[in-house]
Amino acid sequence: MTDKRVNGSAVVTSPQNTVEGFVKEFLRELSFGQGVTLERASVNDQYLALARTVRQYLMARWLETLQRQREAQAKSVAYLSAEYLLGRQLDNALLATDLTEVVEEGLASLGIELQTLRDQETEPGLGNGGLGRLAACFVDSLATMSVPCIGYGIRYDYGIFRQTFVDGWQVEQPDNWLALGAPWEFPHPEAAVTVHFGGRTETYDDEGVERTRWVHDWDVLGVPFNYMVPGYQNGRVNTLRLWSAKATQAFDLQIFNSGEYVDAVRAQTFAENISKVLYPEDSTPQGKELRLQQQYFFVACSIKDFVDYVLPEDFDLHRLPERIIFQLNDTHPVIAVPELMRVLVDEKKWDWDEAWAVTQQCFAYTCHTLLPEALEVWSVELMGRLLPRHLEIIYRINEEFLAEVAAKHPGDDALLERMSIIAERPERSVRMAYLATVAGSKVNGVAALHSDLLRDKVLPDFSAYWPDKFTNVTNGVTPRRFVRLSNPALSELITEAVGVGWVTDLERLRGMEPLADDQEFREKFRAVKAHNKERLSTLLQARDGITLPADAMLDVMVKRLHEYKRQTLKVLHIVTLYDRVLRGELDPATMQKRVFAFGAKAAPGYHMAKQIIGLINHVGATINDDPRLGGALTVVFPPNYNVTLAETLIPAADLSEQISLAGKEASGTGNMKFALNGALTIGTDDGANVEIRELVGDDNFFLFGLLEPQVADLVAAGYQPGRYYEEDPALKRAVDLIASGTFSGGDGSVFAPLVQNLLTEDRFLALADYRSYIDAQDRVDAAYADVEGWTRSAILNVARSGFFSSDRSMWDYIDRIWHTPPVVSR
Ligand code: B1H
Repeated sequence: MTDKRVNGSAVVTSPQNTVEGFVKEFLRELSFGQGVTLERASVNDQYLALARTVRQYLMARWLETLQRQREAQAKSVAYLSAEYLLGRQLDNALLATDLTEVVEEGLASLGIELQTLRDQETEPGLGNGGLGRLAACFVDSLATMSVPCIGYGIRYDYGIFRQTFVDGWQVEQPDNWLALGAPWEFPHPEAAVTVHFGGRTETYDDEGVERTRWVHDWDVLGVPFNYMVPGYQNGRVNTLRLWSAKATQAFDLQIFNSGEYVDAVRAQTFAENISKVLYPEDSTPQGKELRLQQQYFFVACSIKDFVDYVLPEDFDLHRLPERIIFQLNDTHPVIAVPELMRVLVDEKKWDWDEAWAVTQQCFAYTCHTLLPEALEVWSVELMGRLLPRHLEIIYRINEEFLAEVAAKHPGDDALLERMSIIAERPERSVRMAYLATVAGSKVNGVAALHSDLLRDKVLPDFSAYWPDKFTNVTNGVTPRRFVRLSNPALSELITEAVGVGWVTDLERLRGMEPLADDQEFREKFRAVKAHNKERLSTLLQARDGITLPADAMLDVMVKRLHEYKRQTLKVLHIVTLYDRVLRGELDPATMQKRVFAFGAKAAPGYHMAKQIIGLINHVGATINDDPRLGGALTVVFPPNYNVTLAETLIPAADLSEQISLAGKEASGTGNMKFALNGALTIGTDDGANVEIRELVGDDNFFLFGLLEPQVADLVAAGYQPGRYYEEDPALKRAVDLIASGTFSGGDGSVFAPLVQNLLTEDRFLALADYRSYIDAQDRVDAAYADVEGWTRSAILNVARSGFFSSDRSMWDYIDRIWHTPPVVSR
């Protein structure tokens, strides 16, 4: 359904918001939707019927929101993101509609437990990690703030792979999230749009004007699937529109007309491959042809959708910037820039200059990285083959941009080479971050430190050229999912302390500060943690057969596996504690009991990351089984860490590990979730850790490690990891334990590549930060022993982390970049 076809008189009414009203609709959905009786219904039938019932309650709000936004002719945010890591939908929809109690009671009256149906949902894992989860938090916040937003993305048939372990090594399984039905989506095949690829360009005479047209070679259909994005109890529902690729009629005709029936069907599969699978590389994109196809596919669909269907029919596109801002979530959707130019110049027949003037106002770009290898480039060869017209447009954008730079800096050829959108080496390619920077009205980083480094180190020439273009918006997380839903016990305690308003105004957590000094409140706070640990324990037992020991500090490191995040440093700490016990330096009977919990997926082709996963599991197996430790140290690594697991794991944590090498983690968002749930952070001066520490206070944060400028100096001076190994006996013993095969059945060769890499290269300076990290961990143990002091710090972490609400991030975007006010009344 396209937005403009919704008409006021057709607006539906919601079912009754009572137990009886709910039960009636639920039973109707079971029989008319699923075609089963209650007696014969499977858990999946019940779940699907429940989901469809709940969405009935959202429908009137959805249609009304869209109509209201249209009437207001409001400016919208079009969030362009290749990833949305949504997490389960049911509970969020129940919270948004305030239906949880009604549904719980109604289901109970039918002998069904709500929790059983919650657990039936497979989360849509259409993202890799922080970047995709951020997009999901942002659309949640915009809906809650009544700001018009369409999230545009890709409906991958297969999301992020399901991780399993075989003998401790990662094995990937396909994530068939659609297999049991997809009750939250609304497919609209009738509204499909066509996307072209390949071919060549030609010029032609258009009544005396020379114009260019794209003679394409093949095409696919983009079918929109709409999803509701409900605001929190505010009667608003925005839209997430994900595109699925389908073969066009041309393919079908070929099937009938050619004798090569099987080949024709294969060609159909080829087209439909475009939205088949999410690329599982987090932060290091592969220059794969299919990936560029995905990128162009979804942005071409989205621009066409907005221009042709969302805007009114007679809309004057010269006023486009009054109605839209396309926010580019990293470089993945940047091909949207030449696409909009192509639409305006080739299809609408505008002059280049007027098209460029409008285009520049319609885009803004968020950069999420600092790693040079993560900056996306596409070879000119590939781009020219797949998108010949877009390559021409990029060339022209570059030409005019460089001419402008040359006029301002005559004779500075080196500057022109540095700023060119086209790189000449190692092969001729398009630098997508540069294209985004040139085209965007604003460029932002995702944490204060990151935005500074982006300005000064990644794009220094551009920031000197356009100082006002660069800004910061520190990331945030939605308090609805990551506190209210995931931590009901803490939510109750917060509400008792500061009232209900905090869910949409997280700075109100500040009101809890004085209670950190209240003995009784601290006891309640500890009871919440203990409860959350039990909840986690029950889940891990059922999910993975993992038994968690009681009364231990829960020390958690969950994030994608990447060398810069330094899971290896965490392992060196664990091995050091093990070594201390074996040497009699620590008494297992009196030492601080700890559980080390890991969650991490490695990109399937990233061999070193997979070694590290193997190492964690092997160290865990050895330590967990060693009677000399008496259960004082336990390593748990439940497979397939995802949003759903995070929701139970994070609220139970005591200690949050945020130990990336300074200057490498753009922001982090897990760090925010932990602080908001009352874990203390041990962390480097990196990403948003910097801001967390500033807010919660030095006394309530364990800082360690080199600072970013020190890292730069050490690397410039020629970093030699071997020296740290030789000079610190504890480090040497830890590395030697791994190297000698202690954790791999006596076979030292198993982890030899990893050890070798640490001792000779260690790109992310784990050995340089080892001593500082171990000392900080010893401070953690001492602090944890002071039960009241620790609780006090934990409460202050919660009370002072309101800044990290994604609502605040959204207000910052609106204020600094988008200028899209809420649409509040008719
Ligand atoms: C982040 C990515 C990313 N930065 C390429 N970059 C991808 C890059 O599929 N790819 O090719 C996928 C993901 N993801 C993360 O973004 C940062 O590492 C985090 O520090 C940050 O918190 C998060 C959200 O801004």
